[in-house]
Order: sequence, then structure tokens, then C-alpha cells
Amino acid sequence: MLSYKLYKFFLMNLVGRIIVIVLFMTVSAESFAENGYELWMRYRNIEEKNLASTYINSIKNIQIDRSFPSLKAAADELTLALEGLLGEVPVSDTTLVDGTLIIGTETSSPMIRNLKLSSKIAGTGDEGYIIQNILINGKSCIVIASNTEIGALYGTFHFIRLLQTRQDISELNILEVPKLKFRVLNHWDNLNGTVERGYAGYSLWDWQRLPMYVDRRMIDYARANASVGINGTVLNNVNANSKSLTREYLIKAAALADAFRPYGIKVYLTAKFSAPIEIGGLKTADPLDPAVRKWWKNKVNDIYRYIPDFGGFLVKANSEGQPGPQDYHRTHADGANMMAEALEPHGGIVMWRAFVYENSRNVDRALNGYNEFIKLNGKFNKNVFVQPKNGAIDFQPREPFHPLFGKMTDTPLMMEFQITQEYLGYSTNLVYLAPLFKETLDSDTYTKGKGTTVAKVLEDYQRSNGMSGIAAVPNIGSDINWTGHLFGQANWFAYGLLAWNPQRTAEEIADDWIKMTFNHDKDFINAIREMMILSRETAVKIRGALGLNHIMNFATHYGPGPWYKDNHWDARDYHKADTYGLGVDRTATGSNVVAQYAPELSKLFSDPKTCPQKYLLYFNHVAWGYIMPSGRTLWDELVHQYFKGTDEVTQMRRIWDTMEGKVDAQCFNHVKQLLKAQEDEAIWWRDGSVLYFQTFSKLPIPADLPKPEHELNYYKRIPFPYDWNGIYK
Ligand code: GCV
Repeated sequence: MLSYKLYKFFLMNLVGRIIVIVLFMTVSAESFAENGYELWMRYRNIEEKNLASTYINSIKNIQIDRSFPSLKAAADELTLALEGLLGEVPVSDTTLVDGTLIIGTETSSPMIRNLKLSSKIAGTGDEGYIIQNILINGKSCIVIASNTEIGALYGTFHFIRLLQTRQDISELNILEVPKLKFRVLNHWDNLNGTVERGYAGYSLWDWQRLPMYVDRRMIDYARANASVGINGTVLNNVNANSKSLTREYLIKAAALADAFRPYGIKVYLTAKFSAPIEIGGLKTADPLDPAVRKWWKNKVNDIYRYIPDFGGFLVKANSEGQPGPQDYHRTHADGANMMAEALEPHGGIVMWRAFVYENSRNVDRALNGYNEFIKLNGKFNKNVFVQPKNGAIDFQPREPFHPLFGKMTDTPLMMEFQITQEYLGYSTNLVYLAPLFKETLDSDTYTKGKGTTVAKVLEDYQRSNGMSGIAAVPNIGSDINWTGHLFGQANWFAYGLLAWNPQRTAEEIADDWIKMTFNHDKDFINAIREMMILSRETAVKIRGALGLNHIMNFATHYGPGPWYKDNHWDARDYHKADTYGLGVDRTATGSNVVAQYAPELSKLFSDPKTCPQKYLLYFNHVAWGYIMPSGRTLWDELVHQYFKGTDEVTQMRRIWDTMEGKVDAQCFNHVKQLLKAQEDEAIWWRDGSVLYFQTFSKLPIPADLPKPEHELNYYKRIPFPYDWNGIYK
């Protein structure tokens, strides 16, 4: 009754109508508050008037042939970007004026053909491009040219980035070629819509409504990836479901492939090794069985009928309960080659994961991947990548590089990073991962002498084996801001740019991301960059100081758990705390992981005096009283690291608090709340871990540091409500 009265009042009464309008405007303003959906493709008006008019004068006419799908995508993106950044969209006709932007290939653009740039464009390969200021018939033009349409799209995104980051565009002479050929995202999305280790909602793929309905979000996903050069996506979880290879799901995957194609993104699927049994009706999945081989051939032929440019398979075999060739006493190479042979005629590849370990407390897990695969070096088909994680354990906050890098001389390795923060506080924590990626990529393997960095090893496979690649498990989900934490977007962005060029620095990538996501205020950029760069070291101090790792709560991978144990797993195997000291002896007197590295490194890692402090406890069991480079004992240093880490989170929170008003209020509050949670959790990690390790060291907390507020049991009992295993297993 009341609502009817109100309704009548609003409709009949002039004042009421005004109230309705004001209410509507308020609600609209609220709904237009920034929610992070645009990612770094946030094209806001350039406020610096002079710069904006310089850009407007330099881009008056766009010449691009929209009949090519990727060029149409480039034109659409430019329209969106220029409308947002400059407030107007240039004309698009064939007249040549000062400020003509010409985009395309020698095939799509007669103008580019006439410019005689062939020799320069030839050097850009299949995906690269040039961006250049050129005087054509006395007119100042900008040319984005490439061998392929996708190269031109990448060049267009690069050009837009120049505008977004306010670069001078009057003397451009850019030539870009990706350093790695396959730049892939390995989604861990399940067919039921959940995402393994995904902390940004549910899967993006709407299996129920595909292929009839392809959400606009699929295009935005493709735009985001193309903008940073990602060219492949594995749609489903490595803990695979054979159903994804059935006709029903292939049709759905094909619809996604169609949507992604103009953006240069190929679709890949995970292949469950036992699929011939589960969906093929065979009695075995033995890779040497002719019927099984035939089944895979037919299945692959079928896939290519639906997806003509299908990328290939990603396989997790004989790992964590997944089936594999060893079930039939065959090798990983036997399994991979069977699939590779089926894919080869179509140009597809196999990405065979090296994440295998014996689930036994008697064997150091760090040894397994190397031992299993080194003996198969050179035994794989030419279209097979072996894919190790960046470290030998499991996407830890810090690990030394996987010892296979540099050692698999005859089989190409494809790096696997993790963008989703499985061990880094999910999407609650702000941890900028570019420094982690860089640390691995820049690590010197010494395998072909000093300077044989992991990045170089990856890149060199292009020359030696004709293929090179990198993959990462993304942090993307159905959350409105895609990644759960707004700053998680920076990790997706950074991965893409580093996959394109591992030489880029974490700092310059952070700068670009901040400018594209937030604003151009110098103080803001400096402070936020500093906070981002610091964030990874901070996370390490709290979750894996001095080379510790895998000491989280095992059930959830969230929160501290150096005390954790169940029937199969004991955190003590990963830290080996005892009354003598701390750390895992992986030298010759221990599990001898050091022997898997080049002699230079093996020697370095084996001696606590020469072992880099960041890997000290990964390779050595060190006495509590050992004097560290700081002059403190190991015990005091460890406790100091924990306290420094939590202080740094507080510092991050305070930096952000000063940014109120400099970023959109909704974004500000989102990050503010999460940083507070991060601070509380850091204290949980710190106090719980310090008190636990103290039960072994029996030493007091250094006098200059405060004592934990509670007893050890308090920290052990803190529940974590989101029990991942309970929900999804
Ligand atoms: C996809 C870790 C994770 C698993 C993941 C596995 C893998 O063990 O906890 O969720 O499974 O790595 O990379 O295969």
C-alpha cells in the first residue's frame, strides 16, 4: 500500500519527478563508478590539452582495410581508443593528408606496398611489426606494417599503448618481434564452471549456452590477450575431463575459437590420457596399442574439422593421480609422441608437463621432474614441448629455477608460470609477480657458459628446434574485474609483455600498467611502482624467507602451516626444522639436488657461505647459530625477516591510504580493504611461524622485536573458511 502511495506521489507530483530524476542520476553515477572491467584498456580523455592536440593532428585519417578480420579488430580498437583518449574519431578515407595513419600488410594496403618497406617488414616474421613516421608525398604519416594481419593488430595495440602512456609519436622507429613463439594461458577451468586454484569467481566459459551464445566478454578477453601478445589459450584444467574431447564440447570450443581467431588466439585443449577408454569405448589407453593410436588420430582429425587452426594438447600425465603412459609401463615420450603424431599433419603441438613427483615422504620431491625427463632428452617428436614449472617444487613464492632448464638440449622446454596466486594469498593479496617471473627468466643456468639465462635457453629452442614457448596459469574468472584483486590485472599484463620479450623490466611494465589503469600523476606512479616492486619480496619474507617454501596450510594452500601433517604429507619434509637448525640439505650430503645444476651453481649452492641468501634454506640445513651476512644468527635473521615482511605490508597499506581521491573511489576502497586483510594475514603467518620454529630453536625472540600476542595454538587453530579441497574435490 505504502509503495503504491509512493508511486503515485512520484508520478503525479512535480517535486516527486525531480526526486526520481535525481535518484536516477545518483544510481547511474554509482553504476558508472569504476569496477575494473576495462582492465588496462581504459581509454580516458587525455587531459593535457597540448599533447591531446598533437595526437589529434598526428592521427587525422586512418587507412586500414576492414575486410580482413584482424584488421577490422585493429580498426575497432583504434576507434574505441581514440574516441576515449582524444574525444574524436579520425576520418577514414583514401586521401593522403598530414596525419595519416596507415595500418596493414603489403597485401592489404597498396600504400604500404608502394613504400618499399619489404626488407624491413620481412624481419618482423609472422607476428611482429614496425611502427614508423614516414613522409609520403610530403605528408607526415605514421605506418604500422607487418607481414601478417595479426602483426598489424599487435602493432596497433602497441601504438595505442604509446598514446595511453603519453609518449612522443613524432619520431617513431619501432621494430618488434616476439622472442618466444607460443605465448599461452593454461586455464584450469572445469566443465562444471569451477576453476581449480581460481580466486576470481567462476570460469569464463559458458559451456551451457555455447555455441548458441557467445558472450561479449569473450571478445574483451581476446582483446586483453592480444593487447599484450598472448596467442594461445588452453581452455580446460590439466586435471582433465575426457568429456571436453566429445563432439558436444568440441562444438562449443569451436565457437570460442571463432571468437578468438581475429585476435590471433589459438585454442588448445587438455587431453586426458585415459580418454580412449572413457569416451572411446576401448579397453586400454596404452600408447603403443594400435587401436589406441588410431583412436587419437581419428579424434584429432575430428577436432580439426571443428577447429581448423586448433593449437594442440596440454597433458598432465602420471602426476597427482592423473592417468598416463606409465600405467602401461611406457615412458612419457611414448605417450607424448602418440599424440604428437596425430597432431603433426595438422601443425598442432603437444605441451607435455614435467610436473611429476613420487608422492613419497622418502624421496625429495625436488629431484623427480629432472630425473624423469632428463633421460628422455631428444626422445620426443619434433612437435612436443616438455613443460616444467619455473621451479622444481610447485609455484612457490620463491624457488630456484627448475634444473631442467639448460639441460634438455635436444627437446624444447616450454616454461610454465603461475599467475593465479595459489601460494601467494589468493586474490586477497597484492603481490606483483613480474619480479618473480624475471628472477627465473634472468637466472643464469651456466649450461653453455656464463650468461646462459633461462630466457636465453627458452629463446634458443626457436633456432635449434623451430619452436619456443611459455605458458602461465591465469588468475582470470567471472569477477567483474576479471582477476579478483585489481592489482592481479598487473600480473596478467606483465606475463603477456614478458612472454613477448623477457628482457623487459618489471619496473617499466609496472609503470605502463599504472598509467594505463590509473593516472599519470608522477608521485602516484612512483609510489605505486615502489609498492608493487616491493610486494613480491614482502610476500617472500612472510611465506618463504631465506629459501623456505611449501610451508603453507596444505589443505587450502592459504595461511601458515609449517606444522601441518596428514597421512601423506608433512611440512617438516620441506623445512626440516630440528634442534640443530633449519632448511633442507639438498647438497651431496643430502638429497643432492645440487648435482642437477651446472657445476658452477652446484658448488655455489652447496656451501652456506656462497649460496645466495635467498636460496640458503632451500639447499642447506643450517645451524640456528650460523652467522648470516647481516651479522645476526640464522634464528634472529629469520625472525627479523618475518617482522620486516609484516612491516612492509603495513607500509603498502599506508601508501595506498594516501591515494584516496587520486583513484576512483570504488577502486580505492576495494584495494584498501584487501590491504587491511593482507596485513592481518601477514601477522598470522609471522606470529604462527615464529612461535612454531621457536619450538625447535628454543631461542628467544630478539629483544628489539615485539612478542606475538597469542600462544602457538591460537595461530594453528585459525580456520580458513574457504576450504578449497572440501568444495571442489
Ligand atoms: C592442477 C598443485 C596444485 C594443483 C594443480 C597442480 C598442477 O599441486 O595444488 O591444484 O592441479 O599443482 O599443477 O597440476
